[in-house]
Amino acid sequence: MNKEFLRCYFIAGPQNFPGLSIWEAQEKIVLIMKSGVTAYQFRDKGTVYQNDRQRLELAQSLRDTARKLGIPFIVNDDVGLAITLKADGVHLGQNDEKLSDARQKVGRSMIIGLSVNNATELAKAQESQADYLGVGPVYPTLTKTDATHPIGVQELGKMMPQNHLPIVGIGGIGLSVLPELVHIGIDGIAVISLLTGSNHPDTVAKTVLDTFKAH
Ligand code: TZP
Ligand code: MG
Repeated sequence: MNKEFLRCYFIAGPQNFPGLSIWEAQEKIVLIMKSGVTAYQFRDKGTVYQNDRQRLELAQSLRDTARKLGIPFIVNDDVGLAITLKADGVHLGQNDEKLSDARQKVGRSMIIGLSVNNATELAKAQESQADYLGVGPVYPTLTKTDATHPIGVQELGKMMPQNHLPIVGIGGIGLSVLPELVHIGIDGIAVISLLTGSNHPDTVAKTVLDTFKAH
């Protein structure tokens, strides 16, 4: 897996645009996808669809956009949807489907990401078949209501020597903390509100990319 795609990893679903319809949210997501991000994760926690078809159409359309832009399209939680859409990857949390089961279903070519929330999970994940890890929340976040206690950048820095997989930090990340995150050696950041809440996502993405330079 090319870990360059982790530099500016954008996550969103309709729930991240309160007050907007699903299709208005889609337009916003597409706009941000075009702003220079390096990956997109379809994460639709709690979105109410009229029917399954509507969800599939939204996801399919966002997959097509990602493909045109040449960035990976990753599905959160739902291995079945990832397979149906021939997504580039699927992202699993600690309480989602077991990674080894998911790997059996999707084969070697699909990227699998795994969330880790603490040092124990990070150590255990080294032996898993994950292609990359999302570690967090690093900072307090209001975006994920059931987020675990923030790890803190210092603590994460102490955990890093145990890690040998491509890794992205997540949770409460704003532009002001980018230098300290680069310093501890993570490969990039995964963000929701930094991009969904910005009127200039292209400037934000450029700043993130300039900070997490290719190496
Ligand atoms: N997982 C851990 S924190 C988080 C997720 C999905 C939310 C990240 O959102 P934000 O707005 O970048 O803090
Ligand atoms: Mg999950």
